[in-house]
Amino acid sequence: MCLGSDNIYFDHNQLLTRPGGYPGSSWHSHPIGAGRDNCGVADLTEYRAQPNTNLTICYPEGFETGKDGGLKIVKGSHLFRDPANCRFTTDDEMEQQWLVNRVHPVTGVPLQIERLSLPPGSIVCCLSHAVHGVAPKAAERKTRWCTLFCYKKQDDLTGFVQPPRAVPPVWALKAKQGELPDILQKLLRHSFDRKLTGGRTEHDET
Ligand SMILES: O=C(O)CCC(=O)C(=O)O
Ligand SMILES: [Fe+2]
Repeated sequence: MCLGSDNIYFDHNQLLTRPGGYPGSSWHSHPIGAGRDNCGVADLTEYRAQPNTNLTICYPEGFETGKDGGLKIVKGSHLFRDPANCRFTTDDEMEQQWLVNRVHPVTGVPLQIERLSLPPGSIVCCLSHAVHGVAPKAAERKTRWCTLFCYKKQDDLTGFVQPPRAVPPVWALKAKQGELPDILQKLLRHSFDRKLTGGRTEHDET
């Protein structure tokens, strides 16, 4: 639903365990490659046709605001596709630099930091150009658990999908040889189908 496409492709899965004493993660967003990073704001029809990457971030035990290792995020920031310029260490720097005079391109609402507080069993879905960071986790608090599932869609104009970041080679081989269930073969097709990747063989972010 977030990618607006039935043709989605696996990119990577990652555990994001934040134990007591974790210092927090600075502000950032994630490049997607395919020439779609740091390329400015597009109108919505164009944006939807562009390639994109979605992060589904699962927090089985949730977290609170404050020093609990919680996610901080700026709603609407994905539309700026600006991973090169949104990197800051502190919330103050973010507020005094990237956020200054920046409004949501569709609603016109000024962009602002949201410090989430989520109950157990929550997931966050955001596009990978969404600007986010993680609050520190106080030393005495219990580990914050998390796993991330990252999927992407093709560029609707070219039909190309970038090769994945982290599909184990044995899975790519099995997918190529038709030894996996159909759904997995479909999700992993860009790990072996060079027509689909426009000839690319490796994940890269250009
Ligand atoms: O730990 C989190 O909640 C998010 C982590 C994150 O931003 C990342 O892995 O890129
Ligand atoms: Fe991140």
